[in-house]
Amino acid sequence: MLEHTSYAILPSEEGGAEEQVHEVGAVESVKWNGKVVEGTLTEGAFFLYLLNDQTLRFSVHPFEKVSTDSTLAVVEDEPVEDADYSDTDAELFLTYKNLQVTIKKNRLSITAQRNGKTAFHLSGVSFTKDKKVFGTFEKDAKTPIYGLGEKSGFLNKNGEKITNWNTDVFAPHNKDTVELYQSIPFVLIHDPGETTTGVFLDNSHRTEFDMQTFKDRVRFSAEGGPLNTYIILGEDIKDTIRGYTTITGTTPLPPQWSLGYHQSRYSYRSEEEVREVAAAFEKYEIPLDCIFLDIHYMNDYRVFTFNKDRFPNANNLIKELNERGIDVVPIVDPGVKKDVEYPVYREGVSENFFSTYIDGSIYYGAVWPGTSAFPDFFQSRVQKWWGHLHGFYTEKGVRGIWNDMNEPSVFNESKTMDLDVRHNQDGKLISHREGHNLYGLYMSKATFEGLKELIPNTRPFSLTRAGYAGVQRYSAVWTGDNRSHWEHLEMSLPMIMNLGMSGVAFSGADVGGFASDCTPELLVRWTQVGAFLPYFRNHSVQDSIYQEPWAFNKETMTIVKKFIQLRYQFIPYLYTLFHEAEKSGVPVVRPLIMEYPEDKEATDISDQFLLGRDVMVAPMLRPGQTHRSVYFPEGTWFDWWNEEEIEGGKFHLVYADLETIPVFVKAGTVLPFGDEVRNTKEQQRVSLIAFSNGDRDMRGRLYEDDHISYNYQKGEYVLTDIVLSSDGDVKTYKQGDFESNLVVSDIKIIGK
Ligand code: MIG
Repeated sequence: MLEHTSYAILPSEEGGAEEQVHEVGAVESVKWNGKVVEGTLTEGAFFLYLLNDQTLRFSVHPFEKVSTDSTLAVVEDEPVEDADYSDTDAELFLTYKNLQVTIKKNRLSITAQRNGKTAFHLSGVSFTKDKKVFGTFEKDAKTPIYGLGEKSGFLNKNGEKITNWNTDVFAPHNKDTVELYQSIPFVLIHDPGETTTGVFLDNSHRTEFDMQTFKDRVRFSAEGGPLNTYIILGEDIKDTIRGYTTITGTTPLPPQWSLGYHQSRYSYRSEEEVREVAAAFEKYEIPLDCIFLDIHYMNDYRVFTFNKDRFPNANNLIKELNERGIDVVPIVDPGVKKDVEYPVYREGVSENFFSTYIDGSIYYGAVWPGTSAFPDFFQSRVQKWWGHLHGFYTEKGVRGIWNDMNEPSVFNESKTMDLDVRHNQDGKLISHREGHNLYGLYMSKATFEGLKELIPNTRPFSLTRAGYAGVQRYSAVWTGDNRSHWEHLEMSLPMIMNLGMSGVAFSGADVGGFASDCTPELLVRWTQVGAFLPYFRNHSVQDSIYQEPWAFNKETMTIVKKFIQLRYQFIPYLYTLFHEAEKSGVPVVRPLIMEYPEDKEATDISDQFLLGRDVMVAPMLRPGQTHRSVYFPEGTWFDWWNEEEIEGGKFHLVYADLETIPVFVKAGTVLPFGDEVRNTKEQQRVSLIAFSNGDRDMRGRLYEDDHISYNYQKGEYVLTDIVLSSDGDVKTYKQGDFESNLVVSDIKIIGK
């Protein structure tokens, strides 16, 4: 407890021993095998190769022979076949198309140029005797840095020191709490109008990006293993994310019901309570796609069970809700209760499915069920076992699973497993120290792939708290235990934008705030924001006041309902953006700087975001606030509510009473806009809203398919490009012949 008092800052021993850092030194020998350059150093070894004309990979290991293995994050990574290699006494050169890489031999350094512009310069690699490895690259002191996944603070991470170690943090989420649930060691260095470079340190140990200590340099490091790095030289931010998601995969198109409004609570404690919640949505005619079951549904927190007192007939409950168009998503934690009479535990023990120490004894830790064992998701056979266990839910009609506590969180001093627990990557043994940050990713994989097999030709929904780079391939991410604080509403925006710039297009924060007590005004303002973010779930902790749409008063409910309805009307546009995210890796929610990469004014804007390219949202983030300043990038914008034209390239003071959130659409946009519906399971007619652009054409796009299956991958979709001339002539260009709900003739033109 004393660490929360002044005792925490008792006088330190000044000038304590600094850790000694050693250089890896010179390139001693090199081998080129036509694809990969391999070499030895004064200390250790390295390799380098090019993946395509924008990406290179190098790895330096100060201690061991360096392996080309990557973590589960990486899906595509082949050296190009026809790179040019040459070699002088002082340097090595590797070239492919417009990408040129130079290695200096006398003291290892690496320079990468694209189109003749230097976009990356690694000036040194060093290490400590305790196996930490450091790389240093050059950067102008002011150049902004984005990415790093789910971190607290503002959009631009330049000037900060950020570490990655998946941690269950109930409180507090603030600037000083750097380690949260996800670890994505990827930064995007963007010098507006100059260069954009992505640096992905694929090393699952605790990693650090120090953008603070050195003025014109960034030092990145890992507490073990090699400095295994991918460098992506992009044309701009989007192109760099495209490059990064080529390596780590894109966010797959989610089932459309997962984009609707979701209602949760820790916990709805009985069948009756769940029915009451569903009934209230129906009574008040508020759209709803999903209700969550938190840990109280289980029998003493045994996963894959129902508590017979509280949920005597879960089958009927789920069936009944499904028939009303409501999905049910149960929580599944990794901890398996130590109980010899519990089949999941017994099977896990007898089949050696649990994480163990090196002597084979099972690691036990305390979580909700009491003493528990933790599946070793690193093994394919454990992934299969765990995946199939979900048949317990899917046979009842469940199509989505919520994974929590998978950092993994354990109730002890270190908050997680012992670091010397072993994980078995199908034959390769690694310590928990190395595997810790991967645990959630492997669990997500097991969950997603299990569901996919159990419910044939159906896109599963999985939601995870913990993850590592590449998590987007398996799960949506929610940002964990935030609070009903205005500051947390504000912080959720840069968090979600940086997740997007780290490959995770499908994310959201608990609307209304999880812990602490929500207020009517906060619920309204938060719902207004959530309606425009990729994942939209209201969730709150036990013992806090309820925050369902009707929980406060009629006025609050009316406004909350209006924005849930509006969310559904934006789903055709949103779904089209998810289609784009799957194709290109470009996220659904984007910071202004992504669409206006040369605009220096936009580099630090954390409190406004773009939904796709053309819809800009500038939320109210303080109680009582009805005015705020908004930055409008170049061009003409329209106010969504009063249709007024606004000139960009400057700041404006905008007004929004409690019933509105400032939303603007770029001139020249044709926005697909759906009719009001009860949820995504209802057929939705789509019309068009066009925002005039002088005498130029207006353009839009709509992607449609069956919302749920994988048939779209066999061509059963329709992608409609809409071009509207200034005199009202509409042309559509279609790919695919899936039946469309778009009524092209129903078009409203604003600004004429
Ligand atoms: O420590 O399952 O972040 O969303 O409601 C609490 C109970 C464990 C933490 C999750 C939260 C969830 C809660 N869980």
